[in-house]
Amino acid sequence: MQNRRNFLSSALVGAAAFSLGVSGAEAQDKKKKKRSSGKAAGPIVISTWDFGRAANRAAWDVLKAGGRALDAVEAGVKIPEADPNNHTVGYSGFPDRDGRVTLDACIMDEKGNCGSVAALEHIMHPISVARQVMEKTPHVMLVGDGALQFALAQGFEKTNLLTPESEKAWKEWLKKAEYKPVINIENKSYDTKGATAFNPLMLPGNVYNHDTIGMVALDANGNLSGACTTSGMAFKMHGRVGDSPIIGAGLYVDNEVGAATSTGLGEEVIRVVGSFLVVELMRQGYSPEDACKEAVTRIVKKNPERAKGIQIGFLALNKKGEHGAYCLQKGFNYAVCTGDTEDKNTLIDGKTYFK
Ligand code: SD4
Repeated sequence: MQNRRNFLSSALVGAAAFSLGVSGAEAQDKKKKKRSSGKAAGPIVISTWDFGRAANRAAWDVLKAGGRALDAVEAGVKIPEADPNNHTVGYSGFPDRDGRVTLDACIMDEKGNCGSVAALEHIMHPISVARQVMEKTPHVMLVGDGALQFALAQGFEKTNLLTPESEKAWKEWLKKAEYKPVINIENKSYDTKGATAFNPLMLPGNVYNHDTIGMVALDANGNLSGACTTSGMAFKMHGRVGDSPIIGAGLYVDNEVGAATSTGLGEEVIRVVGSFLVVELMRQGYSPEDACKEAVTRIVKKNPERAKGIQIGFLALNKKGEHGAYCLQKGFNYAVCTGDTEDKNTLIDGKTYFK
């Protein structure tokens, strides 16, 4: 029951609000927002997997110079996009089952602007094309030939993205051509149980079975942005698109609350609109890690059996610069960078649903 003191104080808030022309509830809400919009704890950049560290470094260079989070995430993810040793993002990504390298990417800024490309071929930096979609068209997403046409018109160069190493891996896969693509199963027991028909990790010279760089950053002005880019599932059906270029699934940014991105089997992330879900949970007061955990848990609840044989990881950053991650299986890690030195660009293991 409301006591007299509470009644009086809420009456006073109400009266003050009334005089300002807003309701008591709105006034309280504004007060809350004011409290949480104090100086943000940036800059900070976080990204998926061990190769996120090199990407963070490039993003950090932008952030430490006072640059925008948007410029930082674009510069950051361009590192793995151009890396010939990374077979899951950009140049030298594993091709689809027809031998074509098709790339997916999206980017989102602090104002809610976003751009995306899917099934884009022949372009080294799909993230920059996604940014151009955001800035130079009235659209959010361009796909396939249309995306390529747009990129070429913007001056991007046509490049052969299929390197000899990736071609060799594809030819190896063709020998059986079993279509059971499973990504990111770092837990080797799944390999031996046959859940993966083909594991690129087992190919000589291949060190990664990690797909996708997802990166989110908070800049010195307290603004958030994010980017996500991938060659997607190795040896997928031509035209298959995962979560990574889909705003709300592979990436979401809300400058009032936080930002999130994902890695793993995209179909499952799309089904729960994963990154949007994580951000909305943070809005409700969940910590970044708890928000990621809840999103992973929802995926398991939908299909517990399927969840055992796949990997999904979410990572999130809130407006205060707090970060966290959660994944299904062991083996997922993310890189956190808050400074120039090695000890300020560290890898953190994601907590896991399956122990
Ligand atoms: C996809 N989510 O295409 C991407 C792949 C990935 O870690 O992130 N793997 O479904």
